[in-house]
Amino acid sequence: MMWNRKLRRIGSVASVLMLVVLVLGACTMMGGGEAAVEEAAGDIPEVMIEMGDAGPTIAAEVPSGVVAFNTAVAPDAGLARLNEGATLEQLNEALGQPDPTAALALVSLLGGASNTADGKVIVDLKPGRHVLINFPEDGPPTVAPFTAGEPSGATAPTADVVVDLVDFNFAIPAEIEAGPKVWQISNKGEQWHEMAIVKLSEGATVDDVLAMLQSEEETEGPPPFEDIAFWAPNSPGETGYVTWDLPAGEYTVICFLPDLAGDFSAHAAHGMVATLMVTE
Ligand SMILES: [Cu+2]
Repeated sequence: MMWNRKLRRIGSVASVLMLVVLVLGACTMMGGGEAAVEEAAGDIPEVMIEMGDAGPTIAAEVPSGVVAFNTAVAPDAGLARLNEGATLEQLNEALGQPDPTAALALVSLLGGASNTADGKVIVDLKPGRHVLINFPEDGPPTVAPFTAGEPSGATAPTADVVVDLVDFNFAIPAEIEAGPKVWQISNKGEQWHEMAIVKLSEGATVDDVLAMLQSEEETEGPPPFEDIAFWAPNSPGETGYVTWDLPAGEYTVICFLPDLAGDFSAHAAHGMVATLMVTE
């Protein structure tokens, strides 16, 4: 089922990522003067994720506060904060189970994004232990731990498109202009949510997508849509930023996640589907 596929993708992504921290402070040191310090303080530090033999790798420590993760080498990666009292061992064990949903009690999901214009995902990290989770196509999920340390002092980007994820809908503009746009995506619901931007296949409808999600069988052939961009699951209260450059056209915005507080049907079946027009 789709949500299982998504869940696997999220898990594998986090584990595989390797991050290398670009220390913005270096600019400050080279610049010397007060002006350089102020300029550096306003910049969002960028943490590079690199692909190693065993998956993505990430620096052991990154700044807390507003931080950009360059996930270009692992665009399906998901960031998460370890919850109070949860251990890395518990997380690894939960992710190793056939049904990895037990892992959800151990982490707060911070999102992640594919098909970004600049390779980056921007989040506001609380100090403490975090993980990058990766779900490889083949093999078990991997987890790359890192700690968020001293505050970056950076401010969040100014959003062009503001989206609130709620139970169960998208508060999203009906229409935006084409070109690179900074999206702010906040989970203001009680459940986890994600946001897939898809293009329905010629002749396909939202009902076809819902029928596929509700089918007990593994559906044959390609899905009735094309993946355009994806925002990985956010836990309630979490906000992230991403820049997408969507060509003009009509898109469908959809949450494939299962209703874990209800009957496990997809949020989309509860109405979490929207139409987005991107104009020239
Ligand atoms: Cu949802």
